[in-house]
Amino acid sequence: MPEPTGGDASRSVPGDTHAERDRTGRAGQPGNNPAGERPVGAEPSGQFAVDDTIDLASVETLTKAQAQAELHRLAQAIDAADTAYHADDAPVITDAEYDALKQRNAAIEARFPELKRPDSPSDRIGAPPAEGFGKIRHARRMLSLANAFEPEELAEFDTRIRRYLGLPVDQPLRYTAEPKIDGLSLSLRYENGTLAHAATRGDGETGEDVTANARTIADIPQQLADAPALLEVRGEVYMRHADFQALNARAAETGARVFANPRNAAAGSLRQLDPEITRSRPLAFFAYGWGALSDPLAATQMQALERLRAFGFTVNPLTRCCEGPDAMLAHYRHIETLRPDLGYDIDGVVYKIDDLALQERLGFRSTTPRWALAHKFPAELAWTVLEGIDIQVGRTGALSPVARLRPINVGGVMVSNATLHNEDYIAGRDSRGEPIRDGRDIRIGDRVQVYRAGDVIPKIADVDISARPADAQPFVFPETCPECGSPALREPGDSVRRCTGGLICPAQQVERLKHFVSRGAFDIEGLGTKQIEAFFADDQLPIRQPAEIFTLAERDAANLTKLKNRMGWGETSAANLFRAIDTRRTIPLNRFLFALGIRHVGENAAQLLARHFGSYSALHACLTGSAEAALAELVDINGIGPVMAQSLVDAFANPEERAAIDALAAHLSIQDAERPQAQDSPVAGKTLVFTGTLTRMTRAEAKARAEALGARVAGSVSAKTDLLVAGEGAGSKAAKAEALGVTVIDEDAWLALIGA
Ligand code: D41
Repeated sequence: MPEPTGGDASRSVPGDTHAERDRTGRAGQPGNNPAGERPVGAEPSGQFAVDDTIDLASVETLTKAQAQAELHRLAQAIDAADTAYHADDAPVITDAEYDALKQRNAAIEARFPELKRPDSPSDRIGAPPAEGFGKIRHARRMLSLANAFEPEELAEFDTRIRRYLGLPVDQPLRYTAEPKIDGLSLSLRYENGTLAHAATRGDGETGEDVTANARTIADIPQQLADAPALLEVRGEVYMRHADFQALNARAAETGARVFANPRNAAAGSLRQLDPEITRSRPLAFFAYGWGALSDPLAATQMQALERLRAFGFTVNPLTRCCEGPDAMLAHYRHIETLRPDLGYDIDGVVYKIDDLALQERLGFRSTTPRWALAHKFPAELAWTVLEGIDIQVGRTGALSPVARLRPINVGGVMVSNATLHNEDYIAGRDSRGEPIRDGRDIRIGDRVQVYRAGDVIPKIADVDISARPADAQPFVFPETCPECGSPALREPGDSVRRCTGGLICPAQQVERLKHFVSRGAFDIEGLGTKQIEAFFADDQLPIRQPAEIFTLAERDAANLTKLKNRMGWGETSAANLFRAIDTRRTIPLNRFLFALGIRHVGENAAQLLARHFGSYSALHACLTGSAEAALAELVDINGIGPVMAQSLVDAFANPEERAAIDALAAHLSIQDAERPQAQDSPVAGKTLVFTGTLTRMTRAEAKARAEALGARVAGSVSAKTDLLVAGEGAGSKAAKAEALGVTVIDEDAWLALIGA
């Protein structure tokens, strides 16, 4: 199970490149208002300001008294602008002017932290939720792509597929290879040849309705001739370099927002509430696939793309058919050489099995198809100075060292923070104690090499000890939690030192809350990272555990100190927040489980658990019953390993955790998980065991098929087994099944049963 092993590996480092992405980013968080471009309540734009036009130098010459007076003036001006913008819907200043005010305020506060006002505009939270877009459920889920970085991974990919399908090594296997466009995915639904709607990928199940905007994109046909009655076309929206530069040049002239890169520009342009703005932005579209279909398009990926081209879509002209890993790698190298001159951003090459019947057999594993792979280009590198090392405490207590860097441009993005992984990494050892970087340790003051690959947090790759300052000392990793003072321990075999404070550690508490409201979890509009921090620190109306989010409105009503007029909240924004919270009182089981932030339980695992148990009550009953039985049931789920199983059992066995979970659940209506195709399948809800050798599909494929049809596949026969499928040479399991009176069928009967 490829869950993050570092515990908090998925957490972003403040000020990392994600901050940049967030400037155009997602709905539901302040600063991502798709309507107005102004990110009210967003992070002070600080080191990532691309549209930084104000003269910060003059701040350096202010006296303290002048600074105090100016902070007062700025607070009033920003306040007035907010009111005009939100309450009166009649902005009095431009977005650029507004940003300049906020930046000047932040700059003065940075120089005179002691003068920061209690009502500082920097802390202002509660931008009213964007009216936003309607939601569209994709008729077929939009999957994501598994990633590879090394050439060896191509051969592994090929081997994995052959093993799954039971194909011998000498049998030819064809793949398509195409550039991976660095844009954003879009799904276009055509009904009887007419564009009916367009949706962003969203979480893969549900996206945002951007139909009106998609209609303004020249590469997207409104009508298709001779298309299937139902056709969902999928592809990538992007912006060409030349168009991006022209857009930014125009924006700079008019004082509008300047985008950091073409991808952000494409995202910001597509997510416009006013389609006329989208029309003025030169977006392009490459079709790469399809979703729901009333009739098959073709027998191969290549032919299907040909048909999409015939319908009028643009398919990337560098798409090729390749036989085997060597040919795939050769095409990758070819695309790599063309990359600088393509005129648009790509971040790798995508390989797909060409034969659509094989794609179908291979299916997918939680969110990624087994038949596709994204081979990413290597990371961008740059050298800079390590100015400090901070220790952050994550939601599972992991102490993560964060490098504070002299800001440096790495492949077009300013980076001032990077992860240093863990104490061994700093000391120049890997998790087994073997030297890395030839044993060179990393010290504050060193020249270090930063690398950044795609969306991931920048990392420190190397250190130049020839440039080491004479007084640089080895870094001493703390053995107590810097946040709560509890001992921070390393368990044998764990590369990470963890705070043992659990829920008494404020850092763990607040990180868990941030995770709780994050995108794949409760995703509460108007309640993002900043707001969580403010509420966590608030003594009048605190949120210290998830259940308290759902009592906020009640407490506000009962309290003399209301949210309104405090912490930057107004009447409307407070009401909007309470409404946004209310809409989340009903939550799908998988999101609920993911939101709990139990170690090792990521989005995929939460989905697997939800599908397996179906309801919260079934899951709760399992996890609060006998630990032994719970562990056995959990590890029987395909994709759930013993470590994750133990972590789940531990979480529910811990009295404080259990109390927090139960308190939360009491406020919610947790929706049962859908079990796709389960109703009309003969094996839905049944427990199956496979034994012996199957001749027409591998055990892995049989298991995946059975699970897709709503069955549970167990490893051993017990009284709970409904059906045993016995292949050739079935032995003791078949005998045991017969003894228990379990139905036993052979491979032919199995294939007939599932209609294969
Ligand atoms: O060019 C791309 N960015 C691209 C993305 C592509 N050429 N092919 C893709 N194929 C898929 C599958 C195999 C799942 C249909 C994709 C993506 N997915 C994708 N992009 C973002 C999420 C998924």
